[in-house]
Amino acid sequence: MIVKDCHDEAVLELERSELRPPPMFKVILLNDDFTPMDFVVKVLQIFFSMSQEQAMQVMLQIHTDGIGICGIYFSDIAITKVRQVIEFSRHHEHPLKCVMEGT
Ligand code: TYC
Repeated sequence: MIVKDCHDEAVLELERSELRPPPMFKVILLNDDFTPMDFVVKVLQIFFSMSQEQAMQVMLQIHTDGIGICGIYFSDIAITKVRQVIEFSRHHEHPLKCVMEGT
């Protein structure tokens, strides 16, 4: 909703931000030498809803290239995914790194 008042600039900024789509964020996994491959496959299946085959492909791509995108989400969902992956990995004593980055 746009509320008109005497502060023209604030109103214009509000109108502009209402026109922009909400920002999206890539959730990214980083390779390391210690996390087992089958654990990364499980993470991709559990938290990113990938099939076994898709998760295996993405895990191998990250293993080869050093980095890979698991999905693209709105801010709150991306933050939650990163937290969940890190918590799950630390709980299982693996150093898997998960970060988010603006699109
Ligand atoms: N490089 C790991 C290994 O050889 C596997 C791995 C893949 C780890 C992807 C992290 O994000 C990762 N066991």
